[in-house]
Amino acid sequence: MRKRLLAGLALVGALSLAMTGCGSGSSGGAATASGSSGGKVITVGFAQTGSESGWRAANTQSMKDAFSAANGFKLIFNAADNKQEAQIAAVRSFINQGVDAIVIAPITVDGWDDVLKEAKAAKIPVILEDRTINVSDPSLYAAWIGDDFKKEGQTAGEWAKKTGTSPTNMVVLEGTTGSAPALDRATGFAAGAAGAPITKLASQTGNFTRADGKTVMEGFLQKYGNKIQMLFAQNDDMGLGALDAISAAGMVPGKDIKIVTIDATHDGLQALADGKFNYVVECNPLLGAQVADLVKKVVAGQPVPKSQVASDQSFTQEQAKAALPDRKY
Ligand code: GYE
Repeated sequence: MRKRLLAGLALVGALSLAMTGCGSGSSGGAATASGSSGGKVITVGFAQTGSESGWRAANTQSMKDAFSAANGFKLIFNAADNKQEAQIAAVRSFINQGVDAIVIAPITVDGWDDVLKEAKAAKIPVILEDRTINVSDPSLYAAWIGDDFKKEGQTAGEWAKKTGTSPTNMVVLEGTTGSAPALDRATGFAAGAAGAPITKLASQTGNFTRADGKTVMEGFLQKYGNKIQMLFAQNDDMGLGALDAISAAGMVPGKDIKIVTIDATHDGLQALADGKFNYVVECNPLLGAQVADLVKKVVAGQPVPKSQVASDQSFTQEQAKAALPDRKY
């Protein structure tokens, strides 16, 4: 699916002037050029989490590219600095502005019922991208598209199990507390690593950022020093921040401490190719064209699948070297 998705993006670029609303299938769709509600521009409010990571930067760019004027959209973009209240306030403001559709990348899984009910009362459809939510009534949103975070965690856990065959002490840098990827990657990792002689010394949030990844890793190193043999960072950025802390503590990342991360951004794959990371699981951020396709269909009253999952791969150090020259984000 990733290949098809990239092909879809290329299509948008190549044909953005010429296309006239021939929506492609829901599983790899390029956004179509003119607004499909009778040529009317579709106004979309997009409530993004913030700008915490390289993954997020790529996701934001993909959304902005797909929700362009040339594709028939007016995009109202908000980034909430990873604060749930700010994101809910942004959604309320989209409702007040009477947008045609709202897209949310929900920061946390809980707390959405009230504002989604307000959107429903205002007859504004809501599409979720990236993260999932817990909601009392699934009809409060039209559709979700994103990655399988549990599977990503499981793939990382399976690698850990293969690597940690003798007793191994691990620390974990968790993503944003209460977010779907932090919760699901933890569950998936535990399942993948089940039965391995791996002891979790500590697990703490680094908020998906490099800065917090570094600070939290410094704390782990102060407390456990060279007892630490493995790091599971729930995204590349926290792992990259941790590299500085590990080197400053006189240890060699990738050797003294084996590191597995999730996302496979360009910087993450570079660290892998350089031997500083040991394994990286992909999480595809290029969802914009598919989200735009969904929004057009929902606004036009057409049926859409309730959920769609992008497919991800994973990388060893050798595979990272081969993939880097073509890596788009
Ligand atoms: O892994 C992380 C980002 O929700 C999948 O959020 C996304 C995660 C991604 O900040 O880097």
